[in-house]
Amino acid sequence: MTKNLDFPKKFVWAVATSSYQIEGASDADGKGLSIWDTFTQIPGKIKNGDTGNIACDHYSRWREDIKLMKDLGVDAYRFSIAWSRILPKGNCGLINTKGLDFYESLVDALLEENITPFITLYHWDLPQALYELGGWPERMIVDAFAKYADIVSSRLGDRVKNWITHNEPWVVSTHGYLNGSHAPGHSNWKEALATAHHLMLSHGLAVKAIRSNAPDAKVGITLNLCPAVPASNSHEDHQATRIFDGEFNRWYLDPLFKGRYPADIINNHLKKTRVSENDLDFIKDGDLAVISEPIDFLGLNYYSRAIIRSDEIPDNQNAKPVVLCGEKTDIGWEIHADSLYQLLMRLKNEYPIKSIYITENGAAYNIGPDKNGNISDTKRIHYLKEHLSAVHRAISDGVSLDGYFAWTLMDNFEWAEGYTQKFGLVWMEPETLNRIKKDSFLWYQKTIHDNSILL
Ligand code: GCO
Repeated sequence: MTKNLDFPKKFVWAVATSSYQIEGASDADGKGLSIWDTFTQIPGKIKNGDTGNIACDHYSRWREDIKLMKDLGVDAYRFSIAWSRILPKGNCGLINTKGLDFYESLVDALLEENITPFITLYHWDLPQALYELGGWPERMIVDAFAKYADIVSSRLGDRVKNWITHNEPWVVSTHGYLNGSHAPGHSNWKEALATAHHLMLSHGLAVKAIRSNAPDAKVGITLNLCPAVPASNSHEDHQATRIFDGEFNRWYLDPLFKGRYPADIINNHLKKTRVSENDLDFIKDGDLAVISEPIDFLGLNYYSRAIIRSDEIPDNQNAKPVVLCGEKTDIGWEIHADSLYQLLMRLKNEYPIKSIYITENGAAYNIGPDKNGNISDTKRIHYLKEHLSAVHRAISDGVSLDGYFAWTLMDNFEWAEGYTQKFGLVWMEPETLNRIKKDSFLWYQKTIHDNSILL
């Protein structure tokens, strides 16, 4: 039996992208280098030696991409600003007006088509010049980011009413400064923790800067949250799950919405001698008040859950796992839509959040055109359908969730995976960069048009 799930009348249907992943034009019109421009030059860091130098060439083809979005029927578009297009040297001595002009044209053209812009200020492409001054582990970065937020919002704040300060501080800290798989490729606990703190502190200052330029704007931050479940009922697996949740989720949610860091996680870092008490001196009096500046919405990126097994005891002494990993997408992430529902309910019950947008959700399926040129990505349609059902259920159960941004409009540069993992609703033809709509594009188009999914 089929059934329709109707969404609220004002529900925002949207897509998301980010600057380094799509723009290309890495040195056009006065842009400075970012840490991703330099990281991708290091042999062995990115699959196939791929770079974002050209990416989807969105910098030249943005009009075509707006047409695609118009055709898709989205209400909103989330994109990020490349900081080093605006401030090539990182500091405010040199503002590259051509960079601001580019984003202004994009914003104006979106508004012309009735597509609401959601700007992300930082989606990982730190100006190389600021990295050379110490980057995120150093406190000077906090003011640098606030100034950048001020410059962009003073130029665009009259038209852009939705702002996201940071995208996924956990990834910036963990992949950038702990496991080193992302730019700038460091591995150091103290740096990772200082990075996370400075990201959050700079978020608080940026919220104020944006509001002073655009008092009627809605301002938020995007976190990637990952629900965790213990693999077995053992005490050790439960403990490990609590720690995982603390490091991944509460480390960001608690400062933002409760004005404090989770004490159990600080104690765990100290116990494991990852850092000493003195190392944590980057947390200054008053910082948490800045970080917990009230925000208008939380952006949530959700892809998968984690099943946690303790490494404190040998596996054969631990209880037998009872939770097993289900089907995975091509990037190897488990598909688990119910965890999205559980996560949304938890956010509603545990944190005072005014409004939530799913600012990213999607799946990597690498299927390309068949001999007739059609791209039948039915597995992506299934993934989106399941996750939108979870969203619908959460809304029915009282979560104030105002919109959904599919990740992503078109196949693009997937960080350390290069171009091997394809999350797009639109296929990017490798040589020509021609855009070809996948079946999931047509499915999403109908969903948006009907404001409803058919199960
Ligand atoms: C992230 C980023 C995106 C990714 C997407 C798929 O969540 O990692 O915001 O830039 O491309 O999530 O991995």
